[in-house]
Amino acid sequence: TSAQIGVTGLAVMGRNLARNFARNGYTVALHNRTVSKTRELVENFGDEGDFIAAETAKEFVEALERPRRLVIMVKAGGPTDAVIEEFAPLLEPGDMIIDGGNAHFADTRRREKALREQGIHFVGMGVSGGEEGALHGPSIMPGGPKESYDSLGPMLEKISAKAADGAPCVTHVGPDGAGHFVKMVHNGIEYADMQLIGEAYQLLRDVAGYSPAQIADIFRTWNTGRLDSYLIEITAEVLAHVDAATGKPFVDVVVDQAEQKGTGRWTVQIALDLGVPVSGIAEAVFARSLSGHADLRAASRGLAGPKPTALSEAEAAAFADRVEQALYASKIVSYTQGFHEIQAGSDEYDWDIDLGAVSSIWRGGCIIRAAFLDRIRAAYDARADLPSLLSDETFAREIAEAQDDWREVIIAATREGVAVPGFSAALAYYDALRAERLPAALTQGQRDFFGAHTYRRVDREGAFHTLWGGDRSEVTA
Ligand code: NBP
Repeated sequence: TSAQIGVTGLAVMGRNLARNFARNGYTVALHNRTVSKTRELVENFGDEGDFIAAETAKEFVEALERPRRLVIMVKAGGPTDAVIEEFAPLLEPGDMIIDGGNAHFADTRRREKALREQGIHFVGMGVSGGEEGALHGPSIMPGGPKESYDSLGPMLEKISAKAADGAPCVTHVGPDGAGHFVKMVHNGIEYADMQLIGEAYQLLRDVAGYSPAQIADIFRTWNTGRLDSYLIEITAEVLAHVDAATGKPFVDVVVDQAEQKGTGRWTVQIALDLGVPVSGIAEAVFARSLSGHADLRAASRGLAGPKPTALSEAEAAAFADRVEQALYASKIVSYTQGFHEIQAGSDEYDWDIDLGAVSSIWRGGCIIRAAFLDRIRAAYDARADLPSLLSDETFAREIAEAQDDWREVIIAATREGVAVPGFSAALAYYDALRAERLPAALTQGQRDFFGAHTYRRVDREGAFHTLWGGDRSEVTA
């Protein structure tokens, strides 16, 4: 017998993905650099389906039916290149290598190009949902050549998460690095969502005066409404959790320094290159970095802040409702920014990404799965060439209804000295976009003054320069 798919790299993600394929009826070839992991998988889970354990690369490749489908699930970066170098020489034209790791899309583009020259189909595949998702159904974002999806797609559709309407959470995102690019932005949006939730929590705690347990209840209530999402759900779980050792709220015994693995940072770096304002995601990345500067924070702790005001019970409850509005409005903005980045990447690299399809495959399996994504899907269904999510009538109306509360929350945060970089950045983006005139005109004047960089006029075509050092007359540049 031969295997329809092989997985090399059997740490948590690879192991669970292999089990997911096997549980769905596929024969799965297994390989890992350290052979003991392969044996462990077969010993512990061998009865879940058909596995073929291979000890060497050659055995692994020979176990696969042709054309071969080989999934790599190893640490991104050097290890992925090492594994490709090991297997590529053993493969034949028409075979497929699928990289399910969190690769940088630029690496995926490079690898796809090199392997294409050998006739090997290289599919950079974003996988979201953590280890549970890998086992029970992740959201899957494959890129690579379209024809690879003809044979791989049906298998991925089987193992993927299903949205509430039953649609599989996988689609061919686009050529070469498109899948990993979209996975990267997914993670950036995840950072922003988490930051906004964190700010809501801090406001409910410091301004409204609620305890973590009370805030858990508030999040549970929010989770029955338009904020219904995996992240809100687990937030309530984390906040309700009590530390067994001390009896304190769990959130109070955890060191408040957030770590990051890099995909959020990449999202911002690439956005800078593409010239896309993803201020919400950037603030989320910066907030994590700031939290990690323990010495700087210790040195700043004595700095002056405002005197806190106490809210009555009724005021606190009203404030909590306003925070929900602020969170929702800010969330619309951060998705607007993330989708803008995907559109810009798609334009830059000719990927022709269907934004509606992307929102659709994020509805299940992944970390940012949420009822909200159905609304984004509906927005793109109504108008595929929507210039921005904010141009969608429903979102525009919801923000219009939320904006007074959104502003009030940011005013309260400012008055009470609670940092809300995510909420504020989202509102600043919103206000700047809808502004009739921006101070960018002044910026252009300054640039022309000190660097003769020229400017355009509102009333005439062409580029102009004012002779600032002379008689200040205007010349055509
Ligand atoms: P890790 O990212 O921890 O990678 C461990 C695997 O890489 C092991 O199988 C290890 O083999 C193998 N490996 C390394 Br390290 N260097 C190698 C080399 N030079 N040659 C061959 N194999 C090598 O595993 P993971 O957490 O399961 O994640 C796998 C991929 O999935 C990563 O790219 C990750 O970013 C991505 N991802 C993870 C999650 C998540 O929630 N964890 C979610 C989505 C995507 P060994 O056993 O011999 O050391």
